[in-house]
Amino acid sequence: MDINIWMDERRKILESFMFNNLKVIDNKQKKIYEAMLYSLDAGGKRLRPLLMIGTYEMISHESSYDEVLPFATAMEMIHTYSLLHDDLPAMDDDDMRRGRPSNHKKFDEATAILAGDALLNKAFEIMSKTCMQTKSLEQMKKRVAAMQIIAESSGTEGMIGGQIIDIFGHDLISNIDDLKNLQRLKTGAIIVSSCLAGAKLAGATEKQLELVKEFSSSLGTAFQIQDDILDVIADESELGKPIGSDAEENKVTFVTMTSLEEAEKMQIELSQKAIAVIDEKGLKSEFLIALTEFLIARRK
Ligand code: GRG
Repeated sequence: MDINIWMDERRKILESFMFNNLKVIDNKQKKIYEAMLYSLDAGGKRLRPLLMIGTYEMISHESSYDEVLPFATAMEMIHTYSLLHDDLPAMDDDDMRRGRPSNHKKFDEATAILAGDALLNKAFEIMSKTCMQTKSLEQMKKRVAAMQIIAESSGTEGMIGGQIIDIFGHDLISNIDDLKNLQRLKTGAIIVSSCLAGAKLAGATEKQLELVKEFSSSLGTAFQIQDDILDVIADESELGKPIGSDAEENKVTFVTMTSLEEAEKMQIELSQKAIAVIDEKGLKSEFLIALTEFLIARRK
């Protein structure tokens, strides 16, 4: 299968839904819409929505994925808010993101903070709205469960928890397991929840949910290791942000804690482990395998 065609088709449908649900309103608060759309429309890979859609398709065997689009959109909005806040001077202080000036450089700090907050609110507005539009109690329960999975994974026991350790807790990272735990929260949690939400919406069994979790946990760590590797070896113009920032900020990463070769070895093992869950343990999905291979080989 051609994974690029698979991704492009779904990205188009996702983006059409996403930008129908967020437009500039020509009122006195117009600036906030412009700042939200500036970051959302900046050409990210849309990895998390694609994982959610791919997992939904694998389990439901549906050719329409209308059911999953509000949640996939919400996840991309949450991810975008996190990047936008991460770039602020109080956090990573990065001037470039997705190949263009970061939000606070294009606008200003106050606007960037508010745009991040507004993207998070919008995500929950879209999800709660779709929860209120269900045809049956069973469908409503699946949708509320998906929203809960997404909320938990982006909060204190997920992405925000990981971010606070990343900013203030590096003294607590003394071995590879501490680092894996930090990244499990910061990067892995919303990768796992994207897959779990897709599975839940598709009506997955407990066994299927367990396998989806196993697959996505390995993928999440492999993805973060690749991110650490790219910070050392990538081409800056292709990556869309400066390289070498981890070393500059004395960040503990999979590369600094081991070596480039060791990190590459770990990343290959983890992606093979993720693929094995799909290949051998009863989850059949050509596109999730291709997507995993694509993410590990990525250069941006
Ligand atoms: C501010 C609450 C809060 C959290 C920030 C996501 C994050 C936590 C920080 C971003 C820093 C970073 C580089 C994390 C490593 C992995 C990662 C999330 C990379 C960016 O995701 P991609 O590659 O980005 O999917 P695109 O732009 O393609 O969507």
